[in-house]
Amino acid sequence: MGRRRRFDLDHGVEALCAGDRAALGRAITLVESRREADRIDADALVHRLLPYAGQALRVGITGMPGVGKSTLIEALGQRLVAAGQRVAVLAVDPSSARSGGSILGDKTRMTQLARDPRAFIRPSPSGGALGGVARRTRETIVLVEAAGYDVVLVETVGVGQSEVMVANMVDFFLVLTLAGGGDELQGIKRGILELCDLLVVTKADGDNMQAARRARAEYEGALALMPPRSPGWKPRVGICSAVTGEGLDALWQAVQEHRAVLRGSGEWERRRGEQRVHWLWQSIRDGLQEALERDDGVRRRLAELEQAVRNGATSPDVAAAQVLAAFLSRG
Ligand SMILES: Nc1nc2c(ncn2[C@@H]2O[C@H](COP(=O)(O)OP(=O)(O)OP(=O)(O)O)[C@@H](O)[C@H]2O)c(=O)[nH]1
Ligand SMILES: [Mg+2]
Repeated sequence: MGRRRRFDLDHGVEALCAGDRAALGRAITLVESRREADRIDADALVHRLLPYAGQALRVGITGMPGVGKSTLIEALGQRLVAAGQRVAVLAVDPSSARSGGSILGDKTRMTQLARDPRAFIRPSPSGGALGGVARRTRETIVLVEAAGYDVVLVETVGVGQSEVMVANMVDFFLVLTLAGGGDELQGIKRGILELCDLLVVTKADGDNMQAARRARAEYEGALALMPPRSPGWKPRVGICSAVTGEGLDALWQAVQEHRAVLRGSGEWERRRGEQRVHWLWQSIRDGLQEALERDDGVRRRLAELEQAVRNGATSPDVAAAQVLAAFLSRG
């Protein structure tokens, strides 16, 4: 690796706020870095940019692999930029280090949007722990907002915990699903349905149209039975086709109505405040864990305690108490 030049904070902030794409790219690379010196610079950068962030509409988009997330973002993104909006697309895929497929996939599937100067597409950084991915994504949202993007679309693949994480950092959570045969609720976890503001049945075109309409009716019935996440907003169900454009206007209409309702009631700001507090606690937990893992005394104790727990000589709780005591009493 060798030595790398430190990030030029003043210049970085100025260029990024002026809308310089290269500066934005460098800033994102900085927050994605796991080097400790970069971490310090990244914290300073985000701190400096925070006053310029927060104005964008943040939309999370999830669904099973192949449901049509990237294709929808390509179609929707083009409509938004045509309407004068600047659109940033971020991908969150904690599994991409293993599969290696999604990064390339997203680039090839958003070719039109990727070429548009009013759009900015950032593929998922490769892998890492979910906590690290969450942090990088939150910070990247701050960066693209400071760079003047009006809409931030966060695509995440609908497997594992990444959806809940994304739902926690966006204003609107869109869940995509396919029309299947029979039991439509299969394939979507109840916990995800409870988080969604809008559920959309994709690929409603050609032979699939009737099935999509039927699926919509079934989902409407199912969602009506769920406790609403927000007092002012009942989750809706729609159909769409990224190929024909069917349903795309209605989809965006719902996003805007949702914003108007939540802003009117004060829930918008309240939610964002809650999300910031969530971020604070996440950061505290991450920091504590890092400090714990780095601590020499803890490491020494852990080597023997892990062995004792593994062979059943000590209970995990007793061992944990000893590790914490060693950590908290260090001089
Ligand atoms: N007929 C039809 N096909 C679609 C539509 N949207 C996407 N597809 C096709 O479905 C496949 C998967 O689409 P993607 O947009 O890559 O799906 P994705 O959800 O982003 O997939 P991952 O990123 O791998 O999780 C592609 O072959 C698309 O061409 C649609 O509206 N209609
Ligand atoms: Mg995709």
